[in-house]
Amino acid sequence: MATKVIELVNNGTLSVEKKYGMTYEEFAKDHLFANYPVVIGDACKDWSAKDKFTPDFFKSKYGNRMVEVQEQQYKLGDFIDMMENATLDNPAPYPCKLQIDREYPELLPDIYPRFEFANPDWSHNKLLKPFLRGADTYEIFLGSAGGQFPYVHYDYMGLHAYITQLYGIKEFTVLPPDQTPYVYPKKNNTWVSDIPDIKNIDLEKFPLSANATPITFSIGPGETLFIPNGWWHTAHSLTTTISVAQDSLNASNWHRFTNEALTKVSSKSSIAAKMAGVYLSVVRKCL
Ligand SMILES: O=C(O)CCC(=O)C(=O)O
Ligand SMILES: [Fe+2]
Repeated sequence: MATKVIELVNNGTLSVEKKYGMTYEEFAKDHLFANYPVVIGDACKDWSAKDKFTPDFFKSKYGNRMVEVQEQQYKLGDFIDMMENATLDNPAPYPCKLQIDREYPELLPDIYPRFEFANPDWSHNKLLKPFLRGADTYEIFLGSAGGQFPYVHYDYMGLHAYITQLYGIKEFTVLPPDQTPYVYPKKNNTWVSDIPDIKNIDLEKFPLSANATPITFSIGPGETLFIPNGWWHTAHSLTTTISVAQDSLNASNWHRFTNEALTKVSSKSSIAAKMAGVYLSVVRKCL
């Protein structure tokens, strides 16, 4: 079956497509190794989460669990009520994140099988654990209308992200890695942009951003956005939303991963960084 392609958005410089029936080979060639985003229309077709993960499900099953959102504690049930009463102009705080593997492991079967497009994945390999401590690799994001991810950024430790929309509509804005100078990375947090609102940039304060060509598009239930590492991105919910985020590490982003890992270690000790470099090159041969 040929891939069915729908152009989601094209700003004259960049475009993002939605693809159905894509083979792994096409994904690997045109997206994974080309480091180019795509919306996969049918990656999660076998997940029971597709029908199950609704605001009512989380409210009835986990309403009494506590969640922390933007440093405030809420009962999940109260937070979901707040989300559902929010409006585009008066959003609930965002993001409300549930760590599936650590806090809600019984929900893992609902997001199985792991779709092929997110394989191979070495980010769960024990040998790499020392470098990926604190990496949250299976998260549920709950958002309200108007909920805005707090900053434009690229993802931690060179990992690729797959964001699967299960409920409601979420809008993403993305920029390619070669536009890094136009997004003004923070001096001490180089993976976070200093620009507070990418859709309303203060050109006096950020003059180089006049060259940026951000691209904005929305995804809906059943659709998965592949964000290759190094792509700047942020998200904005247009309705109440539920999404699942996963990461991957393999040959396509190994170089970025080792760069990030070694930069982190070398900020503490150059000898440790040399040893880590040797360790990672040995581990790579075992993967
Ligand atoms: O709000 C979203 O879906 C984006 C989340 C994201 O980019 C992240 O957690 O790194
Ligand atoms: Fe991200």
